[in-house]
Amino acid sequence: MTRRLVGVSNRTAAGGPKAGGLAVALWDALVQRKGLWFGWSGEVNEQLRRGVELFEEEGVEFAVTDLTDKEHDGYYLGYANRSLWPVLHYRVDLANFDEEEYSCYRDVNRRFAKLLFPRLRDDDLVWIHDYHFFPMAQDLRDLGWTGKTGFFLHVPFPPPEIFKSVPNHRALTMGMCASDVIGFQTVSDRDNFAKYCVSELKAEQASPELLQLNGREIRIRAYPIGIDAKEFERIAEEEEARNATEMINPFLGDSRALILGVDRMDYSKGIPNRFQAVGRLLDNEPELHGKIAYTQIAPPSREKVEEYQELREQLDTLAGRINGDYGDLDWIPIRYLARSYGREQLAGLYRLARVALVTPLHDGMNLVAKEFVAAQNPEDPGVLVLSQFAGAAEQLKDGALLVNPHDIANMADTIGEALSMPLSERKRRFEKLSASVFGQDIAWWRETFLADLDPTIDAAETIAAH
Ligand code: ADQ
Repeated sequence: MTRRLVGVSNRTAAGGPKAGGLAVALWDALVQRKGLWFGWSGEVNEQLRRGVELFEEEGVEFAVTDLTDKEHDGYYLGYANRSLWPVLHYRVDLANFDEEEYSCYRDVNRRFAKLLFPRLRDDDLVWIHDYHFFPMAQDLRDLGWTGKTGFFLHVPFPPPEIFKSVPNHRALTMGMCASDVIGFQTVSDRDNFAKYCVSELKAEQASPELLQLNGREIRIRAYPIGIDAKEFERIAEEEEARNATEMINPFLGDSRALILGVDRMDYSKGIPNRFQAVGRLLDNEPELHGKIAYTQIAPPSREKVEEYQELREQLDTLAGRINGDYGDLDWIPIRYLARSYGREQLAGLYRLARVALVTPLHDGMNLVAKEFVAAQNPEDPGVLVLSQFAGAAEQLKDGALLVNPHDIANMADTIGEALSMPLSERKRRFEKLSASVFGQDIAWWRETFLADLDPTIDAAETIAAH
């Protein structure tokens, strides 16, 4: 009998689009298994109005709870976004550690565990997602939960020297280690975690994928997250995708190559470095003036956090300066759009782009890189310029042009190389990229993880049936 899957994530896909990596992956798995999705409702109240709200969508049960104002500030905006996010992205300099926010984060994890525990059945598979819930597996164990529990980290796990700067780091990692399987995006994240556990928690590492701690075995492994590649390939040719390309065509004319960036507006994504590299390219190669059109789509996120407001100002200034210096009456070098677009529209733009710039300073995976690949026309594919610090680089290094986002001069040269790459090489590289993106897609990611959590699952069979 198929065991029920219980997904735990800060945001659920209740009532909204089932789009984006985590939402697609969990939704499909929960539909198949008639599972339960537990998390934050997205609502914030002065006081808790209710414990948990239960409802069902297409056979999937949802159990969600609101956050109080205090919890939203302390657990979410505070500890998750201003302490953990920067450290996990190697930015200790931006991290703010506040004892009260930490205690709020702990309380929310305990409160969520208390709400979830009575709803669990003995043979459920519990799958906890991301840094919002580092201690949750231990909180469930403390309440008496003994069933199978997995944890997946969507963002990087930095080297121990960096993670140790978090004041309560041991409590967080001990919490993770109450899981049976811990998944990371890359081998390098997994190795950082293993090194940390050996040095700080005195765990034994029996093999690269097995830790032993306090008499328990914990499987640690890299499961690079994928996308629904076939679906993305399909929507890139839909009418809405074509509408987006028609909208941008007058701006491109017959002779301008589209260079595209698509990111949440976040300092980890390296957008200012990218603007500078495009500026440097225009400085180096005057013959490109009027011949390229760089469009950066970056909807603001986490606007209540100061560092994000500063980033916004920095981007406004940089784009203004580059356009002022190089633009002309009939040409704007950088179009910077601080808003979000539908998946179909994005897919159309990816397909039209000659070059995609995916150059984060650090990123767990980066799904935009994979979406770009899936949306290409195999007969005339674009070129992916990819940061060596995106998790995706482990899989896509042979087909993409890898860059160090801190090396502006090299990035400028690489964008130039991408723009002039002959079709034969573009095709050769695209074949490598698409083999990875279509081969290790979202179903592969989910089933590989779940098969490690529950050995009675045959991953190959489930992927084939999907
Ligand atoms: P994110 O940091 O959110 O996710 P990413 O992997 O790039 O980053 O996914 C972003 C998603 O949002 C993509 O599906 C993209 O299409 C969409 N998106 C981005 N900009 C958009 C826009 N302007 N309009 C509409 N949609 C937009 C975290 C980690 C990543 C990891 C994922 C999944 O930080 O490293 O890849 O989780 O594990």
